Amino acid sequence: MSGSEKHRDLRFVVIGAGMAGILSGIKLQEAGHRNVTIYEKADRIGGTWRENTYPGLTCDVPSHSYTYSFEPNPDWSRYLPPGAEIQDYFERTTRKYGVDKLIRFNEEIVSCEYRHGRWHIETRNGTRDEADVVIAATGVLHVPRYPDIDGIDDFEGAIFHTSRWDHSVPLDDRRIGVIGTGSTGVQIVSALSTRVKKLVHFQRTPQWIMPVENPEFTEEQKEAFRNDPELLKYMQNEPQYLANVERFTNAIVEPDSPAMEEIETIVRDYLENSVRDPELREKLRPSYRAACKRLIFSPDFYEAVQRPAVEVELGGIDRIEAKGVRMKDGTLHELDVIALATGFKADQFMRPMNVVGRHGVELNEVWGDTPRAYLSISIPDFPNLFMLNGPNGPVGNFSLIDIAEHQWHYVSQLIARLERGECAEICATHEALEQFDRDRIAAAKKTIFGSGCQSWYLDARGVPATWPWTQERFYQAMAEPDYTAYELVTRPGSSVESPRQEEVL
Ligand code: N01
Repeated sequence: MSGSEKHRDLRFVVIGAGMAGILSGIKLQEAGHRNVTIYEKADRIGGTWRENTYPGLTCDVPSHSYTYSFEPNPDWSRYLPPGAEIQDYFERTTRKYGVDKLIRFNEEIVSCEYRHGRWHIETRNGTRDEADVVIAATGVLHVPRYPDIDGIDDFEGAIFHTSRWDHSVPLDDRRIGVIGTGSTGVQIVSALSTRVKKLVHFQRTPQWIMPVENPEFTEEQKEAFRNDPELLKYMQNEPQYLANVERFTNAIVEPDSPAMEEIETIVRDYLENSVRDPELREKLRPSYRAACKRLIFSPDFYEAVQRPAVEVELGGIDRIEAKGVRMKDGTLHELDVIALATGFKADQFMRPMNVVGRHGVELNEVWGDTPRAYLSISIPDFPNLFMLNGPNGPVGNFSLIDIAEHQWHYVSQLIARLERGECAEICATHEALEQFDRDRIAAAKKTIFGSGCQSWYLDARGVPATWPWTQERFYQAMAEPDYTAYELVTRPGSSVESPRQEEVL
């Protein structure tokens, strides 16, 4: 928008300096907004990639696809990026785009209330601020889920959640227990299997594993990426990878499609051909369909669990004792360290922050244990608050950076209407959310995620909470807002009439 078209100088507060918050800072500055503050609860940027530092941490999306579209990186060391390199990438990008100057660190927002047409913000330290627009970029998986296992406080060794890894605890030649078989547990077991004296992998539910290679990029390749922007662009949008993502996301929506059958064949063959001991093979064979839980991509997990130091334990855990983990059959696994790879509370989003919308409506009450948002972005009665990677958005085996960029494209159009003075408040209508939710739930039940397994994709009612349609449909939805789904409120002094005008004061 050119300066002459602008009507209002908006004040923005962005919550969180992770991938989506940094993106917001970059894009807001790019659009000419100067009045922007990003509040970050920690002392560093990075979100997920700051909090997770466990051994073996890797993103299962190819490195070159796991970048902002406008900021390719020629220096990735491998096909799949190690967590520390991703953190480094975000730190570099934050500095390069001057976003670091917008961030207030160690400021956790505890309250965000909409009063008299503005958001009133308060941090744990007592800092107060106001904003016309709030961007909630708080991430999806940021609240650890601790298991409800008796005796957990009795353990005499070191015990911690994987997103709170205690690097002061030695691991080499020790006896380690890993509880959980999600992407995190699998990566840790793979990384530690050669270093430990003994490793017990407590698998309440085995997982299907999708094979993937993870070669290093040679110095010659990296040099070529540095010198050839076209090649780097090609790597970011590598056609084979994009085709795979499209095929995979279509298969999720159509569980009986040939594409899903192909996925099932690959993971079944991988198990058959990789695990030699028939007893272990049967232990590792899931009883639900592939991709029902988030599919795990691993180059070396089956190799790791066949190492002599590794034991796969499928029995139920009875309790944790001073010396280790006691199984229901009475076996005691004596351990020095227990890593809780038990996942995250996936229904939190902005919470535990107290978010209060128009007329004193409390987000916690509105959401309960089934958070929802129109197109994952806007909530009725919470005007001028837009979410990136909010509830009901696409999550899966693809880049959430790409998802956030499309969401930003959409949100920026809502912001532009506020900026042009076409309305003072904008949020989805109740009708639009209800319709979206009805359609979403009907579609979600038919996806592979709803085919009969437990996973963090399911809400408290057991319905997949994720985007249940194709990636293509998501891109189309994000291209341009349908303003009939929005309530646009003007106030006296607003300069342009909106199509659906309503006075509220
Ligand atoms: O967590 P999870 P995660 N006793 O929820 C088990 C992303 N991620 O941290 O299946 C025993 O997947 C639970 O068992 P069950 C990615 O989106 C990405 O591994 O419920 N076990 C399950 O095995 C991923 O999906 C990367 O029976 C208990 C495990 O804990 C998401 O993070 C890498 C238990 C939890 O698995 C979460 O992954 C890592 C109990 N009481 C993570 N409670 C990338 O590569 C729970 N479990 C991008």
